[in-house]
Amino acid sequence: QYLTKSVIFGTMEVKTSSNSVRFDKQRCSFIVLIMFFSLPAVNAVWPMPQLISSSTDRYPLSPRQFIFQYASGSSAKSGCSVIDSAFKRYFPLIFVDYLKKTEKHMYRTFSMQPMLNVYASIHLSFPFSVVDKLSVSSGQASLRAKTVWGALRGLESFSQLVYQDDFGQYFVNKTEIDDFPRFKFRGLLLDTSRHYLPLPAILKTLDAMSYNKFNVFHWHIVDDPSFPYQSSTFPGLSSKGAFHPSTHVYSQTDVSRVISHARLRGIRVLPEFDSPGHTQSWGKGQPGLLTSCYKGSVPSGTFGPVNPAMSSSYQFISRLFKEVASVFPDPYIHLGGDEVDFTCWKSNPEVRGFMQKMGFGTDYTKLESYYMENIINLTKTLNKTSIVWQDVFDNHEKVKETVLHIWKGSPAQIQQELSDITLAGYRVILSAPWYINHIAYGQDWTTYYNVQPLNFTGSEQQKSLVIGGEVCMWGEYVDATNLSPRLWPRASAAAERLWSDEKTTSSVTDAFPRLTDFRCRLLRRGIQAEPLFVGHCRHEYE
Ligand code: CP6
Repeated sequence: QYLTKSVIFGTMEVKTSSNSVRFDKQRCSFIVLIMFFSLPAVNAVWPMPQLISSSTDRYPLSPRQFIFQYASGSSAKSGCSVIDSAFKRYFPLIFVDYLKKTEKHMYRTFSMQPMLNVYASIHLSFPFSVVDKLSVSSGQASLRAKTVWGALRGLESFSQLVYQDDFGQYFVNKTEIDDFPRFKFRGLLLDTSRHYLPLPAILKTLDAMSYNKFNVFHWHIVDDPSFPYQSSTFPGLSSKGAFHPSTHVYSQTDVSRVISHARLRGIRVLPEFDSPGHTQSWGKGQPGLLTSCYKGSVPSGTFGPVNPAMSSSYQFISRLFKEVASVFPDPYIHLGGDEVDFTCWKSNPEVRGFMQKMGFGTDYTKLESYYMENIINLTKTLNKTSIVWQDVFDNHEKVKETVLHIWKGSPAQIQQELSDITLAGYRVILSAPWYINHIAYGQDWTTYYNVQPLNFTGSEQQKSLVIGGEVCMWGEYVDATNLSPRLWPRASAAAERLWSDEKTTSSVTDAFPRLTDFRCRLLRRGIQAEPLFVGHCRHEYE
């Protein structure tokens, strides 16, 4: 039975749904201290765990006595940076207003304090996926994970189980969670070329990603408009190609801060250096790299994609990627390969001559293939695996051992593409349904939520090649002013689709109140998330 409280001029009225009792002023004063009317926080974890059972038994938690500790027998021990720092972060995330409001609370907790024991074995150096178990019972909560990354996901779930009653007292219900992600690649793309995103905006996005259990930050770091990556091998690329040579660049220090911030939150950083198209900004600091476009028999002064006919282009890419491979520890590099416009290549006599020499005739997709094959091989020699946009597959190129990234098409075309790519034996990442930069009036999160990534014709083997999905936030209309509210909580809808079981967790109606709650939690954690619909958050009037 739900109880609501209201204090009316010193007289406390306690209402239940069926009766109403009035206390006089004197008796009321001590009653206040022992009555807790809280909203039951059942199944409040977003994204929904694979298995969660919770009871209405609840345990009070006191921030003063709560401790995290490594379990005896845990292979991860004090000194493990990923877990040590997670303990530090999660304390204030669990006890949201402990530091701000301690004095306001007049109550004292009166029962045994739960402690969170963390069991974590195996320590890997990169964030991959996991199975974990979280159980909360009287006096203690324990978390078992196969990897430290799993322990991070479990800590996140635990932090979401804790709630406060109307008096600010913290509680956690008796709960058992068995959890693992449905897909092992749960990405989010930020585009730092169309607009420069200051470091704090990126770091904050990483924080919000970890609350949503995303595990890959796809950094579309450079593109046509600007080249903000400060290369140590080719400093001219950013000094000439960035919007500003010193304020609108990512120094090597900035990049390592992003990587370590992400790593501590179980997030990989996947760099993209998109070529041969989308490279206008590269040309400024690297003369001779881009194809010179011709008007008739004379250069027009404009430039097209990277010149695939020059061996110097491959030498340059080789040196750049050698640096990229050592700066970014992720085993994958995204090579782009999308939207290559052949007009400029067609206009250039050198390129045409090369086409003839290579026997490509007038089929410029063969030239594109030749370029991509070269840089894919080059990437392989750096011991990295390539990811490329779907265009590279669509143009019938040999792209062995790469991962294809689907970004376009109607729902029917996307299904076809998934069938074709997986039938050819390639692994695939799905982005087409999750272009979060597109906005529309109304609740468009439901379309992101209703995506069925495995709904295509194909064998089980084919379906296993869908390694996950990625939300894209292209930057044409986005900078630090609107990034966060455009991302959250709309990207959270995709996060649940990528983490949770599709059979048990597919109803938009069930998701709505949970996502509404989760959005309030994001706000409390300092993430500017937009509202789903009419309403308010409970913390607004605290
Ligand atoms: N930039 C790059 C983009 C896009 C792509 N690549 C893009 C194209 C169409 C839409 C959204 C984004 N802005 N480098 C395609 C992968 Cl609708």
